[in-house]
Amino acid sequence: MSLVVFPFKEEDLRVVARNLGVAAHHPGVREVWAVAAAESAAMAQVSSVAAGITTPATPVRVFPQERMGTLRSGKGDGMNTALALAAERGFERVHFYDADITNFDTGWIDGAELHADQGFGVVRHRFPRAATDAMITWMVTRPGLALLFPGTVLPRLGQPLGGELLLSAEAVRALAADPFVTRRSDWGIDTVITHATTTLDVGIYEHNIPDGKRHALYGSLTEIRDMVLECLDAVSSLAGRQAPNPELRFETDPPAEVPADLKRTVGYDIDSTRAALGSPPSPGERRLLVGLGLDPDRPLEMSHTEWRRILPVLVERFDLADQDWRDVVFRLWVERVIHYTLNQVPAGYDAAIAYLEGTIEDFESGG
Ligand code: GDX
Ligand code: MG
Repeated sequence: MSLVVFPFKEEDLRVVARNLGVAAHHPGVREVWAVAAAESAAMAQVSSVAAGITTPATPVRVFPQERMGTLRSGKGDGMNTALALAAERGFERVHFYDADITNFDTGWIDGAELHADQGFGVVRHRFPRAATDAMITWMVTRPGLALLFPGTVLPRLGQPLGGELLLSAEAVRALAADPFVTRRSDWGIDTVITHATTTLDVGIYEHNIPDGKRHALYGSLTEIRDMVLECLDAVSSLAGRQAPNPELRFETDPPAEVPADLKRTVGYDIDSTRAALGSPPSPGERRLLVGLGLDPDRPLEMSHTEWRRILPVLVERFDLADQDWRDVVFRLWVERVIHYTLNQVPAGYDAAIAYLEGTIEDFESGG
């Protein structure tokens, strides 16, 4: 008996309605939950949409997230609310999906269930992404995991930030009982869940969605400012924590052809991002830049070589609560993304992705 959970904040109501309906009509799904952000104005609308889904056997419940953690109350509180309730209710399997996926269909649920049937306690959906999408994954999370856990499964996972996954009852219970996970109320939740599940004794399968995850894309990178900072903090917080289980059973779908339109998709708008960054570094940022061996009076050229040198220092020293650190990390990450966009993306999709994979190996090699 499976439960499907959609954490949501403000999303296109038609997309959310469709997704709730797809899950509710799946024969293997016993309940569907939509867990609203604390301040979500959409809750009443989503509730009325859910009331219109006519599946007598499958309740669709819409309810607000609880305050579970100690950081900014965000998606983490939503997921942790669902994990705690699901552990209590004893569902055999729990699926999580972002509410804004426009190509969500039964194939996602079936793919996850298939590998759970084969004995994997965690099934993670993985999907091809545009060359300039996933810039937190490529520039922060995978490199951070490569630095902290080289040679393990963690840097190998395609979507360590992915919000689309299936968890067995055993994994749900372990996560709901882990204070390191329950305190992570913000965007860092995906990182800590990814790490925690690799330390368990349940296998992990990566299921490929060849068409990619189609969802709301960003304009300026400033829209994901909190996300990059909280994801860096989450990866930093893993330093010194338990390494993945060396006996872990890990399998992944083979790579598939990437859809042509995805190869052409632009993940963010470079001009509005530059404009938003506009102001010169503040005195506090300048001090931190100097401490990082950078000249605050010269343009920041965030090549891979520079990032390879700087990211380990950020992983070690970043202070999420300090405004100067927040400003400087956001600036450096934006410069890193722009540098890659201008220097590697023009070579074409396949070359850009191969380059990014190479950067992860370099972070992992300790060189
Ligand atoms: N309950 C709840 N509370 N849901 C939230 C909140 C919140 O405070 N904030 C966002 N959501 C929902 C949102 O409505 C959507 O369904 C899902 O969480 C993900 O948010 P979205 O804005 O679509 O995030 P995005 O940029 O697509 O990020 C996803 O991929 C990132 C990545 O891989 O780069 C998401 O799974 C992130 O956790 C992940 O870091
Ligand atoms: Mg999204």
